[in-house]
Amino acid sequence: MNESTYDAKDITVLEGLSAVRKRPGMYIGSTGLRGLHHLIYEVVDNSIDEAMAGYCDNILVVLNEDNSVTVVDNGRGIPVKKVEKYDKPAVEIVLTMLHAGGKFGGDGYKVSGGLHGVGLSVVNALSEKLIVEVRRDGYIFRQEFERGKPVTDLLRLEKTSTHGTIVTFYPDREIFEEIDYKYEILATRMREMAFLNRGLKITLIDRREKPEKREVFQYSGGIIDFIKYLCEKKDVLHKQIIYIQNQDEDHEVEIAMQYTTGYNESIFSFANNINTTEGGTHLIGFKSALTRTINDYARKYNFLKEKDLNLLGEDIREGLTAIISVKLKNPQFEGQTKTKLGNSEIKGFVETTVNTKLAEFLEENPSIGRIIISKCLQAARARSAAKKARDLTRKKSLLESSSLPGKLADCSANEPEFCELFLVEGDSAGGSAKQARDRRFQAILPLKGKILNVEKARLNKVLSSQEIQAIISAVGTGIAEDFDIKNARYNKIIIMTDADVDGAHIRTLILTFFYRYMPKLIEEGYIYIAQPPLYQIRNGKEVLYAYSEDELKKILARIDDKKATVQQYKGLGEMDPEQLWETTMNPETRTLLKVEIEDALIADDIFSTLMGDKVEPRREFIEKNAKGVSFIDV
Ligand code: 0RA
Repeated sequence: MNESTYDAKDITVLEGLSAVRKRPGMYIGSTGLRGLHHLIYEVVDNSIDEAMAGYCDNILVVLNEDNSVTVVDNGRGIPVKKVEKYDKPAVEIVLTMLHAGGKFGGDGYKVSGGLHGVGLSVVNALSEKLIVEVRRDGYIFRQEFERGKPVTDLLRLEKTSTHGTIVTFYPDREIFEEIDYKYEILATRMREMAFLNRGLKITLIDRREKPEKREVFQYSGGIIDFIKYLCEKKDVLHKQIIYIQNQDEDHEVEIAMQYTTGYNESIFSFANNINTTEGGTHLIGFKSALTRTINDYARKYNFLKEKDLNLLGEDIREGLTAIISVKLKNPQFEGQTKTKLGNSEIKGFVETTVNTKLAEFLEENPSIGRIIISKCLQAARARSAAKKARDLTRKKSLLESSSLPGKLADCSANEPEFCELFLVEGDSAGGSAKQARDRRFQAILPLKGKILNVEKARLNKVLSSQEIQAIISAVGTGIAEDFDIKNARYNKIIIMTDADVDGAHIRTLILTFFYRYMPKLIEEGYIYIAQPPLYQIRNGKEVLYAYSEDELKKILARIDDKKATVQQYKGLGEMDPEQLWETTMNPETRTLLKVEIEDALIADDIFSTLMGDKVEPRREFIEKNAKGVSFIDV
């Protein structure tokens, strides 16, 4: 081999991966927790591709004690034969060349959307060290890399009759802010993958804990089991889960659904195992066919009294929990986060499938049909009542010169990008906050105790709640289909409640409201949680604040604690305005937690658990998570 051409080739390869190291966010979304988890998903996705192609049924994910991660599968193993064009084994190319992650003309479905499918090379580039072990063609092979560059050749080791791939990687501490995987988030993802790939066994092991934590995810019912899981904490209207399936050469669609007594729709769509949170053609096809089929059925059996009355899609989806999972050859992912399926042919495919098979199901299960129609009719009646209520409030606000709530102490600036709205628990804390604030850009809205639990109320009741009306008009965006983020009057909405159980409850109530009625505010990063201190420590003239037990211990260890006096704050009201400003409200000195929903599925589950009808799951959840609301990644 000619030395200089070898170098030239090598340089292009290295350039490729140095781009990844320079701008990791472009490839994995962020260098925070999400990006870190993304590395794991990326490797696991490759193993799942093998499972989708029918060659792998067992995947093991291990969080090792030394913060490395090992992913084991029993697939075909990454090919090891030399690729003539590059004069290197295929596995080395897969791990060192950007976008070399694709299958070389293999069959089955390939994941290739958005941040997914960026390939093992990206994981390699962002790892201090990566070791790949391939079992295939009768041998074990092994190669090591550092920051994307091979540091050994691909070595052929002992013989084996097994096949599969083992990847162990150490995320680069120069790239990632913190290396602290969150077991629950990973478990949720692995569970989801196991639901979406019926029969596939995924084991997650956390060796950072002693004794180690271990869970096996394997579901013989696939997405039927997924619905069972999602509805475990809800009251269902029919026992049997509706399941619809269809496939042709290039597509496969599976739908499972069940109605509950609730008022929200919880529809989750996936394309090639990717949670399409922005929806897309498969979801549109499902919704339109569902609306049509249910209306046809209702009309056929005379449930619709007036001849031309139609149930609307929203009536039909009230209380519905559904999973739509499609698998297709060349998925097109679009949208801001590349989680919107664009393939137009899938819309018709899903539509036809639902039209035919759901109609069949209803014919065969008339008692379930009756239950569903009755739920939809109730929803339709409530909707028209809500519309009347809303029209009234709209008129009222047009008539009133200012529609801002009386309790709002607004700020003087008009530019939302500078303005902050504090939602404060109770009138007395509200009073202190009003004195403490910088009135130029900080507005205060005191809320009376527990606001309405929107999880247990329909829209008309939600809208008649005074506290909620006050939040809606202060925020300015409108809600649900009227929502427009451009009308937001503040770019930061800060929930400020006491650091006790009641405060946590009120915070959850407010968050539930935002999540169900103004989810964009959360997605766009407008919602924050204030962090009032738990303790004040006086050490002579020095005044210190501790925001956690840990911090208190550290402070007391540092100072001479015989002279120190510690005051525990039970509520915001115990602080004087100066202290409140200094510790919690002053942008220079405060800490705010931004509310982010890691996964809509987790959020939906948690809000149904915390705020729904069933008491037992709620008690269990609170016992398990007594130390804070861990599902919301802040
Ligand atoms: C390229 C081609 C083939 C399989 C794989 C890559 C592969 C990659 C990973 C990553 C983790 N586990 C994996 N398993 C397989 C197809 C190989 C063939 O045609 O035999």
